[in-house]
Amino acid sequence: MVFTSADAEPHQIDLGDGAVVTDAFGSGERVMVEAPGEPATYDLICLLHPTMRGTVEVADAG
Ligand SMILES: [Cu+2]
Repeated sequence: MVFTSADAEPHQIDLGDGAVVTDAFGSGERVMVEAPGEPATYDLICLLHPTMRGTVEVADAG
């Protein structure tokens, strides 16, 4: 999966429980990481901005 910083700030994404932690990536940059293997909805937090939260849904590849 790919994350892109669409604002002026760097971000660093953590899906919790060691599932996915990206390197920090700056404005306009993209970072590609392997999605967790377990289908689930993961809580997303930005380690650089702890108030930035969201979810990522990993579907079963079938
Ligand atoms: Cu951030």
